[in-house]
Amino acid sequence: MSDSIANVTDALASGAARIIDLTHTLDPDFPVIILPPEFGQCARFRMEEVSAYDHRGPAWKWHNLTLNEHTGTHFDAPIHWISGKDVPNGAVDEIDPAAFIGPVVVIDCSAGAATDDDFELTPETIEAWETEHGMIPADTWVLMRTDWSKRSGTDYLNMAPDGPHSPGPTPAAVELLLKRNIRGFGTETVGTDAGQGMHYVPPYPAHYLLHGAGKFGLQCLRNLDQMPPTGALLIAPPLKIKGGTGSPLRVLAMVTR
Ligand code: 23J
Ligand code: MN
Repeated sequence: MSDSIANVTDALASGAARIIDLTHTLDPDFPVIILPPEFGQCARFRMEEVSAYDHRGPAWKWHNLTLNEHTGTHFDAPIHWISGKDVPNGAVDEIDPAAFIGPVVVIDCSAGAATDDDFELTPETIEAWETEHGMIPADTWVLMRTDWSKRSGTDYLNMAPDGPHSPGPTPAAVELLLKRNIRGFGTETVGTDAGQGMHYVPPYPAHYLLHGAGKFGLQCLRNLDQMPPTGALLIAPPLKIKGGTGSPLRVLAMVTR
């Protein structure tokens, strides 16, 4: 008998498979991206108590939330970027939900990112990974591990007078990922692009090239140091916001053992 769904259920029940949480807690203190001052800014996550088993609601507690779509661990839809504005079904509520569950590989850049705040993921890094693990399969999530999620406070954005400094892919690296026809690209930093990504041609190549090609992004991931390089399943469904350009979400990985 081969019922593949039952196999997954059994693997989880027996402990043969387990779930890794790749999500940061939504917290008003978690940093959000800071853009140059001439641009509109990302609102932080905010929670307002409506009642807490008191005169405002004697038997219930609940909150009103305020947040930007790109707050905390979040998903980027193609329409987030001008290059993807006409991508069919490019908003979070329109994307085929089959895209929210799928294979994932992890490229470990933690050694390079430990010594270089502006570490670049290059085609050479990707090709070296492929020599070891095989070619990145089509329609796969590719995550860039930097261990940047272990930073906190001002070290996370790492702002300098000339803007933020954090690792990210070069335009040529993004082009190679598109040649592999990946599903999307995720990072542990506040953006899919490097902090200094505005200086590339095109500026912010991960956003520009990936979204223009109808691919997705994930940012502010964590626990990538617990992930195997290949063989995991990613579960990442964004909120169904009408016309939404992205959304905070719970990102889970299913791994063997
Ligand atoms: C808006 C403008 C520039 C960037 C971003 C948002 C993000 O990184 C994001 O959260 O998508 S670089
Ligand atoms: Mn985003």
